[in-house]
Amino acid sequence: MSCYQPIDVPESSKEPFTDYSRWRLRSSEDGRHTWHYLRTDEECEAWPQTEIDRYWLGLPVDLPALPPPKDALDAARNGFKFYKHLQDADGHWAGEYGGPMFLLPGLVIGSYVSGMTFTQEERLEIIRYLMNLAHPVDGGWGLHIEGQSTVFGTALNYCVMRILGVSPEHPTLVKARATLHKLGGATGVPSWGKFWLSVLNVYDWEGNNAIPPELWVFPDMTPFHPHKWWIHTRTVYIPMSYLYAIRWKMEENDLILALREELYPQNYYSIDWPAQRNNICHVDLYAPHTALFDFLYSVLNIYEPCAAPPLRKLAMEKCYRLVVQEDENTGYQTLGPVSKMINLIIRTVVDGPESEAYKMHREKRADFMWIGREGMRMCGTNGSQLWDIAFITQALVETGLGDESENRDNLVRALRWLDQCQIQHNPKYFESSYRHPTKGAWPFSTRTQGYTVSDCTGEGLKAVLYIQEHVESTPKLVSERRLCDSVDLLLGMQNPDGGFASYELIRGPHWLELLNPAEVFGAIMIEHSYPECTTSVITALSIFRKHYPNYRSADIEKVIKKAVKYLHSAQTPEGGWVGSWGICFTYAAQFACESLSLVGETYENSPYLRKACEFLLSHQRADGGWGESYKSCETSTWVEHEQTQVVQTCWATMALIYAHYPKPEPIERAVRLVMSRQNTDGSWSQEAMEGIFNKSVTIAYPNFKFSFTIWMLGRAHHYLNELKSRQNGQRIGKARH
Ligand code: LAN
Repeated sequence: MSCYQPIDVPESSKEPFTDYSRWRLRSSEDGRHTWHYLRTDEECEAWPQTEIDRYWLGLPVDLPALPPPKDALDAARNGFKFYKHLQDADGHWAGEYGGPMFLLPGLVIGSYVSGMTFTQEERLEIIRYLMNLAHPVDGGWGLHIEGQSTVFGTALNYCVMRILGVSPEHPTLVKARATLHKLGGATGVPSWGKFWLSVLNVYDWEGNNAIPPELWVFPDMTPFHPHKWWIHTRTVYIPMSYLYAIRWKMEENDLILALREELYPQNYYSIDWPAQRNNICHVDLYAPHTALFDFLYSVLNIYEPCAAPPLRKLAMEKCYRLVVQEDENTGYQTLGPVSKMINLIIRTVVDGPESEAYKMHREKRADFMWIGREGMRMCGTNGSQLWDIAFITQALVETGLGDESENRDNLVRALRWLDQCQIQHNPKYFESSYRHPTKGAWPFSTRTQGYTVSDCTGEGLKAVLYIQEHVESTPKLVSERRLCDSVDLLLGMQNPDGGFASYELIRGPHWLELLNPAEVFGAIMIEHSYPECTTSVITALSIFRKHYPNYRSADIEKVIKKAVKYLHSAQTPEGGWVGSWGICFTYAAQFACESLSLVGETYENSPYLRKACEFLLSHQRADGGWGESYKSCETSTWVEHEQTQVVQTCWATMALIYAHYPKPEPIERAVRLVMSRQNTDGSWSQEAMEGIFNKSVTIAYPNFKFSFTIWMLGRAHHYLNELKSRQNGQRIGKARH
């Protein structure tokens, strides 16, 4: 049976639709993750389920209860006793990376229109995931799993369910459809939704604002040239503009005809499509079009019908070349999940389903698909491998747990993984695809994905230095030359304002943000400097300098000084820093305070750190913890969460420790809160989402509840002891006087 034929699914999605004892996570090559469903008992016997599989599937892992911790360090130790069971044999920690609700639509629509199928089990568990994630009251879907229902989430995920074979009479879809219609129907879907629905042939291309590929044939130095856009934005718009230019759409079939009826409260064939270009439902709007945008698009929309064919052809050829180069540079992973699926459609249209490119795309599609307790989702990247290993290894070394003999092997294995993960060359297509150098970088996920990220390089470098330099008799797997490559790369990534951005230098002018076409995301047009990225880079440089004092030390000094100035200027008048990649002020405070402590600032001597501590303490709760909603990131002002969050409590406490906050009480209270939330097996339970991107989308970092708890508890233990001995010392001093 084709995976796109009608299918009967139960009304309740609580119990898995597949046999969870048959799922296995395969970790291969460079930390690549793929999930497999074993059909026979023989296969299951030959490949037994591990604790790692069971943990991520939400099945009991049955690890023993540990003796209750005597103190904070002991609690951290118990934490790692649990967490080490989740370490892969190759040294890294796997993890899910869900949250955004606009990725499964790309996966399923992109696959459907390209003729790429799913296994029956994948199909069932994707359906179940969406059933589980539907809003409990109105039955719609949002932009991300914690958000309210939107047209974007509801219209697109409705299509996913229908494509995968669910009947429109299924209660989940009846409810979702009612919500969609209440919101005005799919005509009000934001532009990325308009694109996907057009490709699926259930929305007219005339209802899209122009996405002209001609932007790519402007001279590179033009201020708005797309190579100056933030890399995620341009990597999505390259293939989008190609498909727009040919108005590519799937052939009509019964499902498409049915969807045209189901998605709209009005008659599909009576819709005035050009009038829908700027029709975006108010619940979806995060970044409304600006007046400049509306003006420019009215010009572009006039240009569109008279686009000169030779110029368009030239532009499309360039876009196609960039798509192919991106595919090949990344082992068909591409930079992210959205471009992944649009690139696939182009490769299907141009190269055909028999091509090598199509096969490679099919193979690598699996890297984004993750089965968890609620079903199967699409991840924000092919994992967060490097990011997770970097934090837990630093935590082990800084707390001293890494020196304990039973943890040594864990660190050596981690070092081996970090060693293979470093990117040692620039990409195959480099300047011609407008890439930033990658030689010496660590990526966010795997070497194959292959993109430099400033802070991932910083944290990767720190992790390697920590293990190689501090852990007794570890092999020096990463040579001095390779460490220097990484330093060279970092030194070249400082922006003129002193800060560091994510993947590249800021290339475009700030006014480009006024032309953000995506409506649902903020600050996506160009790179920006971020306190978090800045900190990871300069702390890495400074640790490197301690071990290799003769390598470019003057350059390092200059870069650090300038970065600290940037951090000072980025502090809000209240004393916080706005986090861009984690939620929100607690996340950024941890980084910024680490940076400032690095140059000798403390609560006692620095107005910046004093203000930061007062700011954090003003938000500490009666239970000793901190809790911030993701809405802090949307509004750039502190918004309380209903519940205290363990991970945020750790970030805030780490910030106080970095700042040398002189009173022990707030730290002791935070430690007690985090210890009180620890399970008897040493683990912590999943709480709210930890991460954010583009101001509006939450994303999961489930490994943070291990790395930052262990790190904070261990450091707090040592810090509180230090405070005590300092106070005793002072008392003795005074008594002597
Ligand atoms: C990530 C994840 C990691 C993150 C940090 C390293 C934490 C950050 O400090 C720098 C930026 C980076 C690398 C980052 C950028 C944007 C990503 C790739 C994501 C948040 C994960 C998913 C997101 C991506 C844009 C999702 C696809 C959506 C689009 C709008 C294209």
